[in-house]
Amino acid sequence: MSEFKQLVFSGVQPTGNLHLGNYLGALQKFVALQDSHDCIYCVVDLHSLTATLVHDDLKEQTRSIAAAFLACGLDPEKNIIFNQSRVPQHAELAWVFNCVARIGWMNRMTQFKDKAGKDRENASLGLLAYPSLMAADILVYRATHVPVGDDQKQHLELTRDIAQKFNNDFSHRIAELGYGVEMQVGEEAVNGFFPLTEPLIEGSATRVMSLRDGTKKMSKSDPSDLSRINLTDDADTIVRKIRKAKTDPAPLPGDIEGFVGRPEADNLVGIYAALAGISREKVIAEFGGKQFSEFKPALAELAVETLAPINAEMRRISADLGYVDGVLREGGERARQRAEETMKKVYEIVGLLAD
Ligand code: AQP
Repeated sequence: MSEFKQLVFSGVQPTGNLHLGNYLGALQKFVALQDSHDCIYCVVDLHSLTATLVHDDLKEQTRSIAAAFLACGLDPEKNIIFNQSRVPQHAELAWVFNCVARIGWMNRMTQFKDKAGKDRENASLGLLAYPSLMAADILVYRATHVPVGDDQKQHLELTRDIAQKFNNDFSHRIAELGYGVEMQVGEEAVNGFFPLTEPLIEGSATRVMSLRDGTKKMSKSDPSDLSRINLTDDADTIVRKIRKAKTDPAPLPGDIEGFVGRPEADNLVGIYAALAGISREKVIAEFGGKQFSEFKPALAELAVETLAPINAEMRRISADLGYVDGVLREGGERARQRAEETMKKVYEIVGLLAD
């Protein structure tokens, strides 16, 4: 009996400038994984329609996320890089998953509650079904691992629930057709068509917080530009934003327990650790007991050192739209071949007359 081959998939929405949270929570990990894994990285443009249907610059935003992928060091030969709307099988599988998933599951998603706000009845059906499309993005390649920030943990759990329900509901047909793959779930060896995908949420900055409020996630849609560091910010802007970052008057604590009730200090130390590739403990060993007036310039220097080359590379790559479009087109072709294979089997399993 075969086992699922390890495959990494992740996506980023083209809904605005990428920020340090996207970089540390996702892109930095994408780059690290490309040497050890087969990876597919996607600009999930269909997702961007769920909150706002009409965008003035969706094509530009899509290209700019692709340019950021490349500028961070993703190799388009080694990885498949493309935008979601080029591969219609994502939406086809999402429809099947809409019929597998339960409305109650979707209603429990905290991202839906946050984004729909008080006027839930007026939110788009697409916003409610977002996690079903996300599950399809991943499972149309039968991906086994997904590097994401902590905010996506609940959606990954839902992806597993959808895979598990599909595997259970169609277990007889999967077995009849010989499409089952063995996998280990805890102590148990089970058989299914879709893997139970593992999230990869590791490191010191899995949830980077706003620079203005340490209890809120750093986000593209925060109205305050001072709340985030954009990958397009120049060195002076990065330094200014870190200087203005909210902190408390006490010096940095000398141990991890000292961060309790100090979300802003915790956030800045986490960012430093992730940028430097060291543990929080090591950062504390160096800066514990020191004032923010000493820590912030060191953090700003590190942030500029990391982000300035990415910024320059993004500008260089973005100037060559033909190149970016070529990468997305070619990646789309490669992705589509894999997705077609899965969908052919899914339609057979479900029993649709599609061949
Ligand atoms: N603050 C964050 N810290 C760590 N990781 C983060 N990610 C997002 N924000 C943080 C991770 O970045 C990847 C891409 O995110 P996305 O573009 O798909 O959408 P998002 O999570 O909705 O990003 P934003 O900035 O919060 O956008 P808005 O404001 O539109 O909601 C994901 O892996 C995500 O976990």
